[in-house]
Amino acid sequence: MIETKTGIAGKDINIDAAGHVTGRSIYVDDIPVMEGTLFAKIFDSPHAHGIIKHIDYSKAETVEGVVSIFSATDIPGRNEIGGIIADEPLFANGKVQFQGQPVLLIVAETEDAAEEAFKEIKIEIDPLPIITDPREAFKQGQLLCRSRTFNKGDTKEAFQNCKYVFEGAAETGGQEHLYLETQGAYAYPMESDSLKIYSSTQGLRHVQETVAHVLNVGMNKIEVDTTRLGGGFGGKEDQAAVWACMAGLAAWVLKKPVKCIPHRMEDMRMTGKRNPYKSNYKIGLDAEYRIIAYETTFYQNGGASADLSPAILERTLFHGTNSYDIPHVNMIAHSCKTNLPPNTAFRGFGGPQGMFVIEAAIDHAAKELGVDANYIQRKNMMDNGTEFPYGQIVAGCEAKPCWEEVVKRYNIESIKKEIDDFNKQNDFVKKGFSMMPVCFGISFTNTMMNQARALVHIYWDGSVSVSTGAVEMGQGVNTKMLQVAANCLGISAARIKIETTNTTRVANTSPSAASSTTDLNGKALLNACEQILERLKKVARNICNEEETAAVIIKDEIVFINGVQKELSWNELIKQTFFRRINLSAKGHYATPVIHFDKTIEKGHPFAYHVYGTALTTVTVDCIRGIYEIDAVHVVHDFGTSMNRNIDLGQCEGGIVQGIGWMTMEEIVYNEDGRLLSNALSTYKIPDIYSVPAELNVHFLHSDGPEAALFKSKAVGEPPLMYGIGAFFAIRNAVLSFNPNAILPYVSPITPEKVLMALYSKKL
Ligand code: MTE
Ligand code: LUZ
Ligand code: MOS
Repeated sequence: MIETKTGIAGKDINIDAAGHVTGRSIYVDDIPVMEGTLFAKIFDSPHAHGIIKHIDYSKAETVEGVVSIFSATDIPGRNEIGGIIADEPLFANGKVQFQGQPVLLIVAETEDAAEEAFKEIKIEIDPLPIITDPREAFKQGQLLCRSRTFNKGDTKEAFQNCKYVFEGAAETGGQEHLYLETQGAYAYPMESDSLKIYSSTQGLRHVQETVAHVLNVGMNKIEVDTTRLGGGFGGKEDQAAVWACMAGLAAWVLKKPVKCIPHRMEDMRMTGKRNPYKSNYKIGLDAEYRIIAYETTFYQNGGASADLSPAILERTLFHGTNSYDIPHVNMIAHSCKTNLPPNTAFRGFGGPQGMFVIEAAIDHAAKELGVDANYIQRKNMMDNGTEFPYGQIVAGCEAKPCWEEVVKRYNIESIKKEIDDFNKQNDFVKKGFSMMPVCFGISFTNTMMNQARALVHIYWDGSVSVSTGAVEMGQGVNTKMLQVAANCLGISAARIKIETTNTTRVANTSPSAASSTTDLNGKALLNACEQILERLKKVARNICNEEETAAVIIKDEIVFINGVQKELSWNELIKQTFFRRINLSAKGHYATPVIHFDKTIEKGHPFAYHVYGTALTTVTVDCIRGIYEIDAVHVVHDFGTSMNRNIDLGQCEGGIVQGIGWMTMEEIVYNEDGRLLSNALSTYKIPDIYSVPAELNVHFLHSDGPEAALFKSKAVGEPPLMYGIGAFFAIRNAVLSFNPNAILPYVSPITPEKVLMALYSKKL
């Protein structure tokens, strides 16, 4: 159990761990199936773009066990699931826009029957031209939303005063979320024409609202409940709605419980991934290697509809200059419409895509100038007072302290020398290294979303029930909520139950995302606990005949008044409060103060604070086979005052490995027909235990931490992923020390195949 006696640091464990390793944790597919439950399977488009000429499912309907087949015309409300822009039909209506787009829903008594029926459906499609490349989409004017420009200073003029100017292009690939638990929902009809839906979602409100308008009912008719996710990583921020709508629609019409859970390969081909980007950059430096001007154009591959891409596009711009102080910046971002599944949120949310480009630009300049990239990186590092291109002034900056601590702690000079010596002595094995600073903004960039609520009940036996809008997806938010309640109320964690996330108990939630779940919901929970605590203190004073002003503290379930321990236990205090007919429940609310952003001028103060850190990555490349290993990732990360070191360390380590996977081995491949070729775990390689760096050190930079962070413990969910970008540059450097003329563009992932080709390539 969580030890709270020593304060919030306590014993740093995750309360979910035991359930996970013993198989007792409950995911959607573990919910005991009710009698009469039907199974829903999506029939999805086999073509990426075209007009539906004819669909014949008459034979499918006759398959034994098939109950019904639904299409767009069976929707009582709107055939629309777009989260930001209403541009995404639930069922294709007359036209298909990507392979994997839902066309029909087969509902059957068994999964096997649904599977059989699937094979009997015939669809005829008149093909239309297929676009998979964002630059091509841009050329044809295919945009998902308004393009955005962040500007600071005057780059046109500034470039004229630069001694050195370099231009180039960079690309980052997509990334499959590969949550262990696939998408899924289980819906069943309730009294008063309503539905209860168990959904594997990060965004309960979005699921609730979308099902409601698909069914043409009020949100109050749809109750969404989420126990936990077997991972989300952004993939269930918006896209969980598809499965909930399917199960919900069938349950609503048929008045039967309906489960809709895709198999892994269905999930992989139907859902969107991290947005791939193609970008141009231009960077200008003065004689001292100060970066004076920086321009980029980002072409985001959005897929067939907007989904979260407009918000992701924006975050790319927010993080386009990473940790650097650049006086003249102009960044343009286009969200390009292609015939791929709508791409979506993925840990970092466009930030990593933006950071990769500035790192490529700096590396490009460094190679041309014959200096170490880390010299230019350090020279241009931001500090307090720096103005971001979006107008926010840097405060509480830990960029330089993190960098310096890496240099000192891991002895960068000796690492460089070892690598040099090694490379001199070895002809066919080469080592490389890189430094990767990260500065990541904490808050939803949409200011409105930065709010949360919590509901606390103290039952009259002294036990406590906590509900918040936070979804546990492996990031440890339940444990942190438990820590908040236990510490605020001064009681043992054993008395507290963290309830499922449920739209009836906590309404209008923002998705669990943007690394802000813990801050927002934790602060709302603190607010609820404090309200009850104030009432309890009043009662304690009354019971003990103390003055109104007497200081009451509850610690380890014992009441102290003016520092004196009283004969008043927690249980007794709760009973006495109830006997006095005082409310033992409270609803807490929190809205992040200060933040604002004006999209018309693209300036403001969008982030509550920033998280900083630096990673040093070393790799070894086998120059005969093109394979490589990540030898070490040494990180100094700014946690503020960590409230749970093991969880925070786990987030760091997991994020780093996921980032390395994105940069090195995870390769999403669509062919020109828009068909996903990397559609299974045999053709899509994610990092496993053998891909984890041999050495992975995370040093906790102990800064004070901002007030906006829960207990001054900084948000940690997404920022560490971006350390993985360092692996790309370290591998590239190793290849260049084997072959200085290698052709190795700034295109990720840098797979072993690409490395092998590059090792024996030659620039003309
Ligand atoms: N960690 C695990 N184990 N599983 C996940 O799905 N999602 C990441 C990160 N860490 C994720 C995770 C993403 S994308 C986000 S935004 C944050 O957790 C969300 O949680 P937080 O806001 O509490 O940090
Ligand atoms: N989702 C979102 C996010 O809607 N807005 C954000 O700013 C964000 N940032 C990171 C991850 N998800
Ligand atoms: Mo995370 S991409 O904000 O779900």
